[in-house]
Amino acid sequence: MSADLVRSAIASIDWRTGSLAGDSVRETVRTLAELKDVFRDPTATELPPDTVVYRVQRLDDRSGDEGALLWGTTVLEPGVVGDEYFMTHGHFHQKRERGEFYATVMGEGMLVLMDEQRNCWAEKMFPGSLHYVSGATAHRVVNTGEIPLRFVACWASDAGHDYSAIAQQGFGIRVVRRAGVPAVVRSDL
Ligand code: PAN
Ligand code: ZN
Repeated sequence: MSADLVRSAIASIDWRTGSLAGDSVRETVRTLAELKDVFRDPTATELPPDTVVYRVQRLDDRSGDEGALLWGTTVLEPGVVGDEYFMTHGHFHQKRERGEFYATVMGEGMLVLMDEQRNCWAEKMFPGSLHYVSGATAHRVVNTGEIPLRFVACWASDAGHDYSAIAQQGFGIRVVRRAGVPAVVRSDL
């Protein structure tokens, strides 16, 4: 076969874990120190500040190209700060009309969603759960289980990430551990 006619896949995915491998894979790591503002009481932990809360692997070589798609895998560790489970920062997309799919590979959690009017709801994440995040909906993932929560995501490469609204006002709901089980409560309670 001619090398011109057959090319390599962009990367490979291990479907048991969601892990990506290949030259175009980039990884970012988020530690407790970077996330302290997402927790209601960031002092309610004795974990060291460099504790890894989550890692994101991304294929980002086409970032920003209109119409192109991105793929990412997030591994969110289990843990709590006070009564709150480990969670991602959460964000809107800069282009509010750009949606995203999430699919859970392993673990248990909650996908916390909020529209621009601050209407909030949560969807349970479990192995095989498939979620569509429509445009203009902020999204955050919370690990309510005992093992790393692994999920894959696919989104428009020109969506962009807008963290500022969430950094300033947070989500209208939180997922907390009550008597050992997850409960979804309003943030002002
Ligand atoms: C995901 C998220 C990833 C990490 O790939 O970026 O899970 O969450 P934060 O970006 O909120 O820290 C995604 O939603 N991309 O659009
Ligand atoms: Zn997103």
